[in-house]
Amino acid sequence: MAAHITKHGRLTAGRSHSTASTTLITVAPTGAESAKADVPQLPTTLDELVETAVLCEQAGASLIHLHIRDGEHRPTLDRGLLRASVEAVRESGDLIVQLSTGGSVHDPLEQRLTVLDAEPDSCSLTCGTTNFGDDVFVNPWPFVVELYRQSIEREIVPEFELIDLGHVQALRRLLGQEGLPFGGKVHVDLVTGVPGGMPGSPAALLAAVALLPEEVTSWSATGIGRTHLPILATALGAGGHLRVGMEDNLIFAKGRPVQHNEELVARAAQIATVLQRPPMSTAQARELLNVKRRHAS
Ligand code: KMH
Ligand code: ZN
Repeated sequence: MAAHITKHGRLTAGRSHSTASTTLITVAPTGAESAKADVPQLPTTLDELVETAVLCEQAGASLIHLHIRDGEHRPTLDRGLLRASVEAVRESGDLIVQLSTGGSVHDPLEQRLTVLDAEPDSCSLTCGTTNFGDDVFVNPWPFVVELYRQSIEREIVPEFELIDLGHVQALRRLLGQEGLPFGGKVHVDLVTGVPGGMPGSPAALLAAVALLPEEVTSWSATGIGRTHLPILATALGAGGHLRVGMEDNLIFAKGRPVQHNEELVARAAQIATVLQRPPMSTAQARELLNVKRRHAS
């Protein structure tokens, strides 16, 4: 559900879509921030990624957001590894395969554009620069526009990552200037609780949702670290979808580290089901996002 604030200050439901009766669960299993040495259960090898994809799909996920690691478990944007990972995960089941174009904070912009060469179903597209802990996650406007244009040309559905309230406005500008994405659906992921971005609080999430452009057809939310459960609950209550995974959160409960991404997906699916918003199938997710059907070559 998108909502809008009128010039009279009233909150109104968006015209473009209604509250979903099922939940899209995205799993972000790895990320680029945690070291394998610190978190041995982090899936970093191709075999681990495939096993994660299979178990998370069974647990209720329908989309996987992938970051790839090299033989030393370090983040990489190596073309061959990206393509091999997309194909291996695609062959293992029916998850929508989304590649991160954010990479790590150290990846050069030009190399981040080459991620699209691996022909994922979807790609992340962060709508602005933000402080990222002690680092800076760089997304200058010309890069955002170029990545968006290339995603359209290559028929890859972008997921707009909004880490700060200013990114919501940048998305409005992008859609106004460049038009709709490939497939015509506008799916947003509100990433809350990044140190430097909007806080992982229900109030911040709802403020961002209220400001989403009319073109938005679906949104999900994630909360970094300990914010993940309050954000999950708020997103479900407000009609949004979910992203969970070890990219965003390594603690399952107080004193209990996450042992496998599947646990996070299964818990999200359970809560969503209790709230009468059970996980959607991969077929429903493909329809929601209107991704192009691609087959592993
Ligand atoms: N690793 C962060 C610097 C994305 O995947 O597009 C960026 C990130 C966002 O994770
Ligand atoms: Zn990511």
